[in-house]
Amino acid sequence: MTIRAKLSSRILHSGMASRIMSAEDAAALIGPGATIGMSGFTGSGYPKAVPVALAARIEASHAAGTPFRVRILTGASTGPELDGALARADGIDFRLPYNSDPLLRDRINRGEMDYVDMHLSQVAPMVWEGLYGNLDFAVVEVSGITADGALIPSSSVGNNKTWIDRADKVILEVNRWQSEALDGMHDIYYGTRLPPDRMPIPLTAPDQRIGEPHFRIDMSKVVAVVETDSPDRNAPFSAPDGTAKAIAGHLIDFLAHEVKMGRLPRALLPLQSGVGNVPNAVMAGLIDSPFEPMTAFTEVIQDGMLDMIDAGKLRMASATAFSLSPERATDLNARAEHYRTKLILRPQEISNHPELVRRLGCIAMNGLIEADIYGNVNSTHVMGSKIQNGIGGSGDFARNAYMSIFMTPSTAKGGKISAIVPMASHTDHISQDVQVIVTEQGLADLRGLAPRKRAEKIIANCAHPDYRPMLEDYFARARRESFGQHAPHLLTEALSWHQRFVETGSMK
Ligand code: 0RQ
Repeated sequence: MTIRAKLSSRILHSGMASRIMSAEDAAALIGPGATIGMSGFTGSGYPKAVPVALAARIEASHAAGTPFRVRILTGASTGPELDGALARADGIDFRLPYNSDPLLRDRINRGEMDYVDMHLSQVAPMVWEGLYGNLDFAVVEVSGITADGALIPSSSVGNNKTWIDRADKVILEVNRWQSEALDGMHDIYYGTRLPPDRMPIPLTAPDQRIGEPHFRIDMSKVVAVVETDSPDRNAPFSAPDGTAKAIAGHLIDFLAHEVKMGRLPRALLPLQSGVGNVPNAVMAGLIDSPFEPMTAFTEVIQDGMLDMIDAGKLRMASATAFSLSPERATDLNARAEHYRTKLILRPQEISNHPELVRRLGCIAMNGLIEADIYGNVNSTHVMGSKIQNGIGGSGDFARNAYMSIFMTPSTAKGGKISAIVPMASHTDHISQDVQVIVTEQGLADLRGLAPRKRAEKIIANCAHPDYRPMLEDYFARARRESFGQHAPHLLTEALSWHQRFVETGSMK
């Protein structure tokens, strides 16, 4: 077979022909203890064949009584073929920086492996610092390899630039399922440095391009090329329910008020939106809002943002990944040409960069597990100890945003848990980083308020009526009995709601 015949239309570099192999052969190159940087961000652009083959190898090794685990670094959450398969095989010893896979979550919460839950913007610089050891492999999904040896990114960029630059050996998955029209949507910036050589990042508007459309790569590091044709893990969104619609309604009324007061322009400021059904409902609500033309400088592009673009409300969106429903993913692939000029995917080190979030003045909108009466927010740990997903990009945005908003239903688990508690059982976002809290009950604008005023407002506006009297009672007694009266607490009682839930299954 000639070289040309062996190469597909997605693999144009002639030097790659001899490196095309099966996922099993590629996985056989990886040994126990390897540190692997894998692509993938919120279910998009992750490798789909090599991790499954690696998991099979690990299972066989375990069956033969030989230990085999690896260390996995990614962009954010991936899919069942990566985190799920490797978790099932008990193949992960160490994982960072974000996970939403249920099997992996269980292993983490059983204490069977190490997990570092960290700010997503900090992964790449910390890897460059060498804090996570030598990167033995990069396993990266791309949508193509150009004739002159550059890589066309796929549906997420994440930390791929860093993995490709830092790894000793690179395994590429070339996924034909990804639209060829993605080519040109990406902006890979090569100007980041470690201190003392850091320079300002020259981005002053969300639609600005400061990098290159492709990843550079030293082709001599590529040890395997695996061809795939597999969809991203695209989770469907549920239609916004009454709770999500009420949260979106309160938030949009508030933004309108801010425009009226002259604190926000009519086109708002670049939006950042977390993942999940509530943020998606907010995007749906913004379609009917008076604000336009909006922009987004965010981490993930969900269905709602594409709907906003189609409705002419959103001029463009900058992010590091897509996180779409199956229908929207198919639609994007079919109409990528249409979206190409309106969407930019960047490395997560840039999409989430504190310098840029602060400069652009983002409006950050994220979910939470619980907030306490002073507005300290727990985004990650159920009952203070069981991790749900991770802080993700919420900290990158919340601390540096022009306006930092957190939103949540006021209760969880059918009303057994209050999302507003006396004291947060774990804190990801300190009260200084939390300016607005919204539940379906109402919105608390906490800007400019001292702790006791914040407590009154959060309890009155955000707590569920089933829990409001309990919070009022706690706060009233703390006002009388607390050791200090700046942020009054009853130390023996502050976490008793959580203890009650652990013991009885309800905070009531
Ligand atoms: O559990 O799946 O078992 O039903 O948490 O909760 O209400 O569906 O809300 O999907 O928006 O997630 C904070 C987890 C909210 C998310 C969090 C349980 C609840 C349910 C999910 P089930 P909902 P959401 C950019 C920004 C951190 C990362 C981030 C998150 C499950 O927003 O991971 O913001 N944020 N990234 O039942 C016990 C409580 C609970 C609770 C919710 N108080 N106690 N369980 N749940 N509140 C994106 C990235 O960074 C990639």
